[in-house]
Amino acid sequence: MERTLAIIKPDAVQNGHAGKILDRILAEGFAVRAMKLVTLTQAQAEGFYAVHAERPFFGELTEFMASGPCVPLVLEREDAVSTWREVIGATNPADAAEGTIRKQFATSVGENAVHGSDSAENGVKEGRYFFPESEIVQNGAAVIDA
Ligand code: DAT
Ligand code: MG
Repeated sequence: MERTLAIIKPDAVQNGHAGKILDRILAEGFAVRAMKLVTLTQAQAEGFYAVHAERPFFGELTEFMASGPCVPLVLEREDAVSTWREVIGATNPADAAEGTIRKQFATSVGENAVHGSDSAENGVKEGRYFFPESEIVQNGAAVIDA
Protein backbone atom coordinates (compact mmCIF):
# COMPACT_ATOMS: atom_id res chain seq x y z
CA MET A 1 0.00 0.00 0.00
CA GLU A 2 1.17 3.50 -0.81
CA ARG A 3 0.29 6.82 0.78
CA THR A 4 -0.29 10.18 -0.82
CA LEU A 5 -1.22 13.52 0.65
CA ALA A 6 -4.26 15.19 -0.86
CA ILE A 7 -5.38 18.70 0.03
CA ILE A 8 -8.80 20.08 -0.81
CA LYS A 9 -7.54 23.63 -1.30
CA PRO A 10 -9.18 26.83 0.03
CA ASP A 11 -10.96 27.64 -3.26
CA ALA A 12 -12.72 24.27 -3.33
CA VAL A 13 -13.69 24.47 0.36
CA GLN A 14 -14.94 28.05 -0.09
CA ASN A 15 -16.94 27.07 -3.18
CA GLY A 16 -18.64 24.18 -1.37
CA HIS A 17 -16.96 21.35 -3.29
CA ALA A 18 -15.29 19.50 -0.42
CA GLY A 19 -18.06 16.91 -0.08
CA LYS A 20 -18.09 16.09 -3.77
CA ILE A 21 -14.30 15.75 -3.81
CA LEU A 22 -14.41 13.44 -0.78
CA ASP A 23 -17.04 11.31 -2.52
CA ARG A 24 -14.72 11.05 -5.53
CA ILE A 25 -11.80 10.05 -3.29
CA LEU A 26 -13.84 7.17 -1.85
CA ALA A 27 -15.24 6.18 -5.26
CA GLU A 28 -11.67 5.86 -6.55
CA GLY A 29 -10.91 3.28 -3.88
CA PHE A 30 -8.76 5.32 -1.52
CA ALA A 31 -8.84 4.68 2.22
CA VAL A 32 -8.80 7.91 4.21
CA ARG A 33 -6.18 7.48 6.95
CA ALA A 34 -6.28 11.09 8.26
CA MET A 35 -8.32 14.20 7.56
CA LYS A 36 -8.90 17.64 9.11
CA LEU A 37 -10.14 21.15 8.39
CA VAL A 38 -7.43 23.74 9.02
CA THR A 39 -6.46 27.26 8.00
CA LEU A 40 -2.71 27.34 7.40
CA THR A 41 -0.58 30.20 8.62
CA GLN A 42 1.50 31.91 5.96
CA ALA A 43 4.59 30.23 7.47
CA GLN A 44 2.97 26.77 7.29
CA ALA A 45 2.03 27.33 3.65
CA GLU A 46 5.59 28.47 2.88
CA GLY A 47 7.01 25.41 4.65
CA PHE A 48 4.77 23.05 2.73
CA TYR A 49 5.69 24.56 -0.64
CA ALA A 50 9.36 25.28 0.22
CA VAL A 51 10.47 23.46 -2.95
CA HIS A 52 8.82 26.26 -4.96
CA ALA A 53 10.37 29.12 -2.95
CA GLU A 54 12.29 30.50 -5.95
CA ARG A 55 9.31 30.42 -8.32
CA PRO A 56 7.74 33.74 -9.31
CA PHE A 57 4.31 32.54 -8.13
CA PHE A 58 5.49 31.53 -4.62
CA GLY A 59 3.96 34.56 -2.87
CA GLU A 60 0.65 34.22 -4.68
CA LEU A 61 0.60 30.45 -4.04
CA THR A 62 1.32 30.63 -0.32
CA GLU A 63 -1.07 33.55 0.29
CA PHE A 64 -3.80 31.58 -1.46
CA MET A 65 -3.05 28.45 0.58
CA ALA A 66 -3.31 30.49 3.80
CA SER A 67 -6.41 32.40 2.65
CA GLY A 68 -9.00 30.12 4.23
CA PRO A 69 -9.67 26.63 5.49
CA CYS A 70 -8.37 23.64 3.55
CA VAL A 71 -8.76 19.89 4.07
CA PRO A 72 -5.55 17.83 4.08
CA LEU A 73 -6.06 14.06 3.83
CA VAL A 74 -3.71 11.11 4.03
CA LEU A 75 -4.93 8.65 1.39
CA GLU A 76 -3.86 5.04 1.03
CA ARG A 77 -4.24 2.71 -1.93
CA GLU A 78 -2.16 0.65 -4.28
CA ASP A 79 -0.33 3.13 -6.52
CA ALA A 80 -1.86 5.98 -4.50
CA VAL A 81 0.47 8.68 -5.86
CA SER A 82 0.01 8.03 -9.58
CA THR A 83 -3.68 7.18 -9.24
CA TRP A 84 -4.45 10.40 -7.36
CA ARG A 85 -2.41 12.46 -9.86
CA GLU A 86 -4.51 10.94 -12.66
CA VAL A 87 -7.76 11.69 -10.84
CA ILE A 88 -6.84 15.32 -10.16
CA GLY A 89 -5.50 16.11 -13.65
CA ALA A 90 -3.01 18.64 -14.95
CA THR A 91 -1.86 21.58 -12.80
CA ASN A 92 -3.46 24.07 -15.19
CA PRO A 93 -7.19 23.32 -15.49
CA ALA A 94 -7.02 24.47 -19.11
CA ASP A 95 -4.85 21.38 -19.76
CA ALA A 96 -6.75 19.01 -17.45
CA ALA A 97 -8.52 16.03 -19.04
CA GLU A 98 -12.29 15.61 -18.97
CA GLY A 99 -13.42 13.85 -15.81
CA THR A 100 -10.55 15.08 -13.65
CA ILE A 101 -11.17 17.02 -10.45
CA ARG A 102 -9.25 20.05 -11.70
CA LYS A 103 -11.21 20.09 -14.95
CA GLN A 104 -14.41 20.05 -12.92
CA PHE A 105 -13.55 22.37 -10.02
CA ALA A 106 -10.38 24.41 -10.59
CA THR A 107 -10.73 28.05 -11.51
CA SER A 108 -7.14 28.84 -12.56
CA VAL A 109 -3.60 27.44 -12.52
CA GLY A 110 -3.08 29.06 -9.12
CA GLU A 111 -6.43 28.17 -7.60
CA ASN A 112 -6.69 24.60 -8.75
CA ALA A 113 -8.88 22.91 -6.13
CA VAL A 114 -6.63 20.06 -4.99
CA HIS A 115 -3.09 19.00 -4.20
CA GLY A 116 -1.44 15.64 -4.79
CA SER A 117 2.02 14.43 -3.80
CA ASP A 118 4.43 13.78 -6.68
CA SER A 119 6.23 10.69 -5.30
CA ALA A 120 5.72 7.96 -2.71
CA GLU A 121 8.51 9.46 -0.62
CA ASN A 122 6.85 12.89 -0.67
CA GLY A 123 3.49 11.26 0.04
CA VAL A 124 4.81 10.05 3.39
CA LYS A 125 6.76 13.25 4.09
CA GLU A 126 3.84 15.56 3.28
CA GLY A 127 1.46 13.43 5.35
CA ARG A 128 3.77 13.95 8.33
CA TYR A 129 3.78 17.70 7.68
CA PHE A 130 0.11 17.81 8.64
CA PHE A 131 -0.39 14.80 10.90
CA PRO A 132 1.65 13.16 13.65
CA GLU A 133 1.78 9.40 13.11
CA SER A 134 -0.63 9.01 16.06
CA GLU A 135 -3.36 10.78 14.01
CA ILE A 136 -2.95 8.50 10.99
CA VAL A 137 -5.28 5.53 11.51
CA GLN A 138 -3.99 2.09 10.64
CA ASN A 139 -7.20 0.14 11.18
CA GLY A 140 -10.70 0.79 9.89
CA ALA A 141 -12.11 0.38 6.41
CA ALA A 142 -10.43 -1.99 4.03
CA VAL A 143 -9.12 -0.52 0.81
CA ILE A 144 -11.62 -1.13 -1.97
CA ASP A 145 -10.25 -2.72 -5.12
CA ALA A 146 -10.02 -0.24 -7.95
P1 DAT B 1 0.94 20.42 -8.85
O1 DAT B 1 0.07 21.04 -7.79
O2 DAT B 1 0.15 19.93 -10.01
O3 DAT B 1 1.88 19.39 -8.29
P2 DAT B 1 3.29 22.17 -9.02
O4 DAT B 1 3.90 21.29 -7.98
O5 DAT B 1 4.06 22.43 -10.25
O6 DAT B 1 1.85 21.62 -9.46
O7 DAT B 1 2.93 23.60 -8.39
C1 DAT B 1 2.38 23.67 -7.09
C2 DAT B 1 1.25 24.67 -7.12
O8 DAT B 1 1.77 25.96 -7.45
C3 DAT B 1 0.17 24.40 -8.16
O9 DAT B 1 -0.80 23.48 -7.74
C4 DAT B 1 -0.41 25.78 -8.34
C5 DAT B 1 0.80 26.69 -8.21
N1 DAT B 1 1.36 27.00 -9.53
C6 DAT B 1 2.09 26.18 -10.32
N2 DAT B 1 2.43 26.78 -11.47
C7 DAT B 1 1.89 28.04 -11.41
C8 DAT B 1 1.86 29.15 -12.28
N3 DAT B 1 2.47 29.12 -13.47
N4 DAT B 1 1.20 30.26 -11.87
C9 DAT B 1 0.58 30.31 -10.67
N5 DAT B 1 0.57 29.28 -9.80
C10 DAT B 1 1.20 28.17 -10.16
MG1 MG C 1 3.54 19.46 -7.14
